[in-house]
Amino acid sequence: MGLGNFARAFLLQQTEAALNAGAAPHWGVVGYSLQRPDMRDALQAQAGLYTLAERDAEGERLAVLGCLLEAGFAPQAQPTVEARIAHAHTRIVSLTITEKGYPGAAPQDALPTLLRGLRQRQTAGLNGVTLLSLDNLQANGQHLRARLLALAEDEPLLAAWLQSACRFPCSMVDRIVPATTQADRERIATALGMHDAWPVLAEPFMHWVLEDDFAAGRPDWPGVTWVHNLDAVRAWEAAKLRVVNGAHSTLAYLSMAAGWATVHEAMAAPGLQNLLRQLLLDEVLPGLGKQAPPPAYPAQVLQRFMNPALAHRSAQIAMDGSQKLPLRLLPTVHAALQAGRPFPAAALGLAAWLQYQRGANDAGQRHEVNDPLKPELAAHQAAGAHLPTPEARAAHWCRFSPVFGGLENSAPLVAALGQALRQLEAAGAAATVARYA
Ligand code: CS2
Repeated sequence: MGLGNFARAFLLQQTEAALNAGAAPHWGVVGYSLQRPDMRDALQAQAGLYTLAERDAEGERLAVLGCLLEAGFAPQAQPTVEARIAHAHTRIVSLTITEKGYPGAAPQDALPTLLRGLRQRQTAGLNGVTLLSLDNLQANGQHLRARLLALAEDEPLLAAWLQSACRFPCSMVDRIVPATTQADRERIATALGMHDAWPVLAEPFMHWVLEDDFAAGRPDWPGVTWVHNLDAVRAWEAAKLRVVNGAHSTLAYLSMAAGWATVHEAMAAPGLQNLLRQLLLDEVLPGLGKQAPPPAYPAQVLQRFMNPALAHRSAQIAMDGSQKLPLRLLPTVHAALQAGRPFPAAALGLAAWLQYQRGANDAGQRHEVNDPLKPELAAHQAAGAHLPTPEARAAHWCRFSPVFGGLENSAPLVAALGQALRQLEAAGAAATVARYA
């Protein structure tokens, strides 16, 4: 469920690799997009085939993938999606539905559909399946399980079946997969000698840590680091979310203010790399404690951000901050507050997110505020607009509970955020970042 670029560059790429290695002869993928009828149209017209383009400074390597057997658009194919979930041959239902797919409120919400399919399975007396969340959430499998059990709270038989017959492994997923542009389509068509309506671009790197707990078997995906203990996955999830995504979001909001359109462009701005290094080494890693990744991890992550061939847009990463920041930056802030450590770089990332709510950059150019809580954010912004100082505005934002919940009365947070906001308002993002040069 969810057939965006990430699923196609990650789960499907790995399934294809397993098929090619002869390690998964009886597997294939049925994919339903939740948001994009145009994805269905593109993929159906080419029988599910599509191109994966791995790009870096050395060039572009193309592969045409064939493991997608059926592609559809879930909102217009509810009975089919449910029947696929309830099909006797289905063994895994994976989800790549982004952070905002889980709260259960969005109109395209996948979870009620998923539950209807699972209910059909259970009433038909079929075996359980593995529900595999591949989204950037902490304890994603457990989170998915809790959401489904909450939806099934009035159905004790179904809930009992979910708990006994199904499995919800946790996973850490990591691969940078930018949106496809028209220029990408044209370049790839020329290289392939045929038109692909929706190729996928990705960095060569991929990292997948997965709990080996499946209800009905699984392909032998070659890129997976299999783990048998939940703590090991959780440690990788925490490290990845706070290092890769924490740095990404900090970079993205500062870029939205400074006018740096892509990650690559931001990485060339004076001071930005030092700022991210300080964020990771002085603020994020100490907060991870026993969950710390190998020492080379932060440098490797920054190296990936330097990839000149991806054009990963700051605006894409800046989307949905209300859903992302509580997982990416707030855990670092919590840990720093608890230990009494300063966290100026994380505060700068958060302050830049506050500035993103202006809907304009430092030069006054407008941008869309892209967030499922957009109305709530706009109302909160308006309610604090009259406050005279950055410190007062920071204190006001600390009462925005979806992001800062539990920290509304933290004087050190208000002070750090106020100071960061003051710097950004006085000097602009580019000059503030340049001080780290
Ligand atoms: C990015 C992620 O869009 C975003 O918010 O931070 O999609 C990032 O590229 C991946 O999580 C990398 O694994």
